[in-house]
Amino acid sequence: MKTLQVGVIGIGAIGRSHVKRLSKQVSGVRVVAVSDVNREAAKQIAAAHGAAFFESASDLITDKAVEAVLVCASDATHEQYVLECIAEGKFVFCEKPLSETSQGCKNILEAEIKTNRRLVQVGFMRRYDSGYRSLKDTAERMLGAPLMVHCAHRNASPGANYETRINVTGVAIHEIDVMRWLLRDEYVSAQIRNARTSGYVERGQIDPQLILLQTRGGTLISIETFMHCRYGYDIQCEIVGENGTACLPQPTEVVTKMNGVCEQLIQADWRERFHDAYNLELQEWVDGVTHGLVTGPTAWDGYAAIVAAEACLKSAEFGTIEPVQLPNRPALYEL
Ligand code: ISE
Repeated sequence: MKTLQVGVIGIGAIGRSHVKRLSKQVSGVRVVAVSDVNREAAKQIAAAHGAAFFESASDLITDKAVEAVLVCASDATHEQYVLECIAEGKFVFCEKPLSETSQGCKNILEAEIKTNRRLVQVGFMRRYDSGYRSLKDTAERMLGAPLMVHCAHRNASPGANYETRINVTGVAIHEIDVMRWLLRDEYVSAQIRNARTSGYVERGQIDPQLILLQTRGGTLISIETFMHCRYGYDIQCEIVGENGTACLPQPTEVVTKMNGVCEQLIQADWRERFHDAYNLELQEWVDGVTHGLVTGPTAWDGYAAIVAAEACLKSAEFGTIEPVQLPNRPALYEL
C-alpha cells in the first residue's frame, strides 16, 4: 500500500501530538518534514521521527518529497501557509481557525475554487467524536425540532498567549462548527454576554463568557466558554427538542467508592478528551488524500465558522446582537 509523505508546520501542543499520532496511530502515512519557528524543538522532533527539518515553512511546502501538509502553526500564519499549499496544488490539513478573519478565509476560498478541487480540510475534530455522532443521530431520529441547545466548553487553565478573543476564535469555534453540522442549519445572529469574571484571571481578560447564537430554523444555542474552571476539561451539550432532550455522552472513567467517598476522574485536556476523534479525523484524511480527495470539514466550513465568530466579537465590542451574514455556498462545497 502507498505511504503518504506529509510535512508538518508547527510543533506546539497540537502539532506535536499530530506528529505522534501520524507516526504511531494512523496508518498509510509518514512524517517526512517538520518546520517550526522554535528551530531546536523542530530539529529534535524531526530527528526523533527520521524526518527532515526545514528552516522555512515555505520551503517545506514546495519540497518534492512532501505530498501533503499539516498546518499547526500559530493561528495568524494559517492563511499564508494554506494559500502556499493551494498554489502548489497540495492537499492541506489546517488546524482551526482556518484564518483569524473572514477575509483571510475568503482569500483561501477564492484560491481553492480556482483550482476546482477541494484541497483544504479544517481540523474540526468534534465531527469525528463518537459522542457527537450518536447525539446527532439521536436528535435526528427522536427529538423532533431542536428548540434550544446548551453547550459548555471549559478548560482548567488557558495557555500563555491567552486573550479574551480566544474564547471565541480558539475555543467556541468548535461549538460554532459542530452545531452547524449537527443541526444542518446556519446562523442568523450572534451575541456575547460577559459573566462575572473569575478571580483566577491573570491579565485582565474576560472569562467566563456566554455566547448566544440563533439559527435560520430558530434554534437558540447557548455556549459557555470558561478558560479558568480549574478542575479539568469539561465539554457539555444538551439539545432540547420538541419530544424531549438529549445530552452528549460523557467520557467513561471508572467510578470508585472508598472511605465514604464516590470519585470519578475528569480528563485533563482536549488531547485526552478527543483522542479517538483526532485519530479518526487524521486516518480519514490520510485515506482520502491517498485517493486524491478530502471528505472532512471544508474551507467553506472554516469560513462559515469565522463569519459567526466575527459577529460574536463585534457583539462583544458594541454590546449588540449582531447579524450573521453568510453568502450562498459555492458549488465546490455543495453537500
Ligand atoms: C485548545 O486551545 C484547543 O485548541 C482545543 O481544540 C480546544 O478544545 C480547547 O478547549 C482549547 O483550549
